Amino acid sequence: MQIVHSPLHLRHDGGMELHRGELVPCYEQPARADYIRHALVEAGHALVAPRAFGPEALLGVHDAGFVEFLRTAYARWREEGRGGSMLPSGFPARGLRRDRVPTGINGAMGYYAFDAGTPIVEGTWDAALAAAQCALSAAALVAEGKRAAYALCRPPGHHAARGTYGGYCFLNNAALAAQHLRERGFGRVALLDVDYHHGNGTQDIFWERNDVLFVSIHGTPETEYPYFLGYADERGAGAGEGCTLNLPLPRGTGWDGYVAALDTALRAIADFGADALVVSLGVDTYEGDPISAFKLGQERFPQLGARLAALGLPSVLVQEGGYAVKEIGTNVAGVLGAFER
Ligand code: Q9C
Ligand code: ZN
Repeated sequence: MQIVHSPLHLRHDGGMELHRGELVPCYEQPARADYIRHALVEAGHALVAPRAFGPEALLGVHDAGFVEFLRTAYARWREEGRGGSMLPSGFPARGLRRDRVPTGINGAMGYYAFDAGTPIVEGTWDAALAAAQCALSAAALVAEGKRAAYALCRPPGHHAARGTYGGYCFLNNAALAAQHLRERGFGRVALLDVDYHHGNGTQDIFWERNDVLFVSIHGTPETEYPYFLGYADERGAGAGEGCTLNLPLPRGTGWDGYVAALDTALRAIADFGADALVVSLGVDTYEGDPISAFKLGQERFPQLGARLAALGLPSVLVQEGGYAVKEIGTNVAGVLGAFER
């Protein structure tokens, strides 16, 4: 399988995140992508560089003001004499105004972010744009006739909505891939999110659309990040009613519970009559993941890959989470190897 990847991911190295009351080293580290790349090259997959999609390619999925904020945020921070990494600490929650973007960088950051765990550093924009280009390029390969392609994206994307960032995500790589496929002639696209965390950003982007089916299997928001979206009663609105399917599962879910939800998801995608598939491929469902609580053993990732391939659809696989850094390469290679066989 073609692996689209850019070394520019190294430009995003967030340093510290606020996690359960403590500033801790970011779980979303540059080494993640290096372990994945190494395992995939070892397994014989071909690495290709992304194409040069410009910032205008992002506007099918993101608001222009939000993209401009991300592009210029660190320079504005610098202008105030600051360095290091940017983390917000105040947000427009209920009772506060959301109809204006503060002119100062601290307020603007709280306006566009939804958590204090997603630092912006000097190279974040370059890395996030490169990751988006990887996803768009993988979609272009599939639009040109390849059966499947994998975008080794870092930073990940599925928590990023039209106009907000968080959960280590800035631009929604998988949503960009799905939108690209739509613009290149695939009438109905299914987006299956198997990351441990609910893909709130992707759900937001396609909420009112009936041309993209969003299906997500994730830890229940009752106890798991992102907490405020991902319940089973969220089913889409307007034209998109019935085109969102959430399958939340409790902490501690193992393969039996997981595969029942996966079969439900795959049946929904087949019933939708999808012409193409995008997979938000997080491997933080692994039992050894430090911030997640499903119990999938390493041998389950090839089983997942085989089931995804059995849909028989042109497919774009997009890397999302996975924080057991030493095992992440094996887990991703397990999915892709079985997908190809
Ligand atoms: N203080 C992905 O797997 N952790 N993102 C809590 C809030 C957030 C995971 C941060 C976990 C996000 C792509
Ligand atoms: Zn995740």
